[in-house]
Amino acid sequence: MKKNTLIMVDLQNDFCPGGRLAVPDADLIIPLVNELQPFFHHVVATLDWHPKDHTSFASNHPGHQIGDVLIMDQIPQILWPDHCVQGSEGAQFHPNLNVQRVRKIFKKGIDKNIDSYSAFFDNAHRRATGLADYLHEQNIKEVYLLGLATDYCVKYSCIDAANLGFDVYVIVDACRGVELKPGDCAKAFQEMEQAGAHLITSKKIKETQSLKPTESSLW
Ligand code: VGL
Ligand code: ZN
Repeated sequence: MKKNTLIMVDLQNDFCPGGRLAVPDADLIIPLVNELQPFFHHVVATLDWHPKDHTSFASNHPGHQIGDVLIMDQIPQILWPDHCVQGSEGAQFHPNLNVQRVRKIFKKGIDKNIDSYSAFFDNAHRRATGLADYLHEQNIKEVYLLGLATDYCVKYSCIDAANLGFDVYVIVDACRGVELKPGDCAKAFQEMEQAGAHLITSKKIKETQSLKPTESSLW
């Protein structure tokens, strides 16, 4: 039987309203995410997990502002507000997220010198997070993505997953984006599709017999 995995991307306080890098309506997807989890054999989650001197924080670049783009180590880096600082409240999962089914957590952005939007690699593709190896070990070929933010971490995770050869599905109504510029989310979904991912809705998952929760998928 084909095993699938749900990858829940960065469902953390700092990306929700009231957080440091709040994504509009991000908290509204949490009940849906909880409802979807039992439809998958495996559930894993990512955490954006930065040291407080992280290079993506505008506060670490005097004279620069949030939203500025600097070239660092040959790659462009958008400057963000301080967010998801390791161990802080903002870096915790949203309190209503059900984490009982989460088998493994992958932390990213832990190296102070480089950002990591993707759940698989840092932005320069130098270091892997271990997620691809984990999925291969579990013999998983099919991955479903949801979470935050559509136009950054979901997008780059999706493109990497497709390029790594996984069958990738993005649950569009269970994602929310930053939308720094209007249209960024729509563009991100297009790019994901162009990379070979399938865009689906949560309704489709709930209707698809082969994804129905089964005894064997529960633990
Ligand atoms: C993210 C910006 C900075 C994300 C993380 O989770 O999409 N975006 N760090
Ligand atoms: Zn970040």
